[in-house]
Amino acid sequence: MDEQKFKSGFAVLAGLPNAGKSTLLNALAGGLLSAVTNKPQTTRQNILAISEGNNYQIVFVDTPGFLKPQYKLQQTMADCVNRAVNEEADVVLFLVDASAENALNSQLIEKLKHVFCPIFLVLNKIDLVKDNAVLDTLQTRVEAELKITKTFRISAAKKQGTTMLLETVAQALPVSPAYFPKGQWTDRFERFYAAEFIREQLFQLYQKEIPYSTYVEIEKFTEDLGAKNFIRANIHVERDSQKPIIIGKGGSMIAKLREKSQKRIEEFLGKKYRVELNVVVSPNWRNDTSKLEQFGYIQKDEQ
Ligand SMILES: Nc1nc2c(ncn2[C@@H]2O[C@H](COP(=O)(O)OP(=O)(O)OP(=O)(O)O)[C@@H](O)[C@H]2O)c(=O)[nH]1
Ligand SMILES: [Mg+2]
Repeated sequence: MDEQKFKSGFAVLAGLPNAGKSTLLNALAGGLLSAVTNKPQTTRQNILAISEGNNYQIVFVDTPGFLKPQYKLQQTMADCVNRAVNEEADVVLFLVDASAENALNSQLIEKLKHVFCPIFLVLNKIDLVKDNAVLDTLQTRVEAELKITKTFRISAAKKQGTTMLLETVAQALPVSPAYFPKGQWTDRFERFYAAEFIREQLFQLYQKEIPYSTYVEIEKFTEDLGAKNFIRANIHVERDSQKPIIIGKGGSMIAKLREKSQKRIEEFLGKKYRVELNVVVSPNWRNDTSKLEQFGYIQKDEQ
């Protein structure tokens, strides 16, 4: 198509924790880029994934699930959502878990009322919804509060309705040159994914407060050493008592974590790595501004 008609822009996925934002990002961008788990608040930072066609480049932005912040880390997560919907978005995809009992949240809706760009309502997990009336009711409730440009009913996990959504998002973007070089599919580096996937496995293996209390720091990441490639990561926890839980009896839990993380990283990066894990206590890091800065959750110029 004519170069002038090329469209490009940012499509921000926003919604409550567990709505399926990261699953949708992965489905639309065609790779398992963003950590997905069945626990709410898995995603902590905005993650970009790029989808391109002949005449468009969509930059999808996965955001942390929206929640009233209770500690500083959650405040930084809420800031990520605000920045994405208010400053970056050319279109917002408002994702709703249609199978959830409390699918809507008035604070999030209030926030979306102030968004200037078009909002698409995306009712997700329709594979779990037997009765169409549930979807109709949700749609009516949202449309009564927000100006919705178009509504989609999809299953991100089963990739049902996602192609249609992708095409409509591409059409809705402004005429603009591509934001990223052709062929680039993310703005993050391999180190980031290594940390993110270890965190994903932490969320899958450990219960209750444990995964939420962890930060994964990549201490060493070697490349191009062939069979000798290795990744050394520090798992930061908040309290002394959490360290033995991460390690498990006789080291059994951390061994499992290591094995699963290594597999996930190798599959994603397409190379062999030896993963080493170490547990470090960083007292109360989720409420410690200097730690949040050090861990990259707060940029110094944001304050
Ligand atoms: N049945 C079904 N499950 C889904 C669908 N989409 C997502 N899920 C599941 O819902 C859970 C949450 O998915 P995520 O993609 O991590 O949700 P999220 O919105 O990114 O969550 P946070 O990062 O915590 O805000 C996972 O267990 C997914 O497998 C769907 O269409 N159908
Ligand atoms: Mg997520």
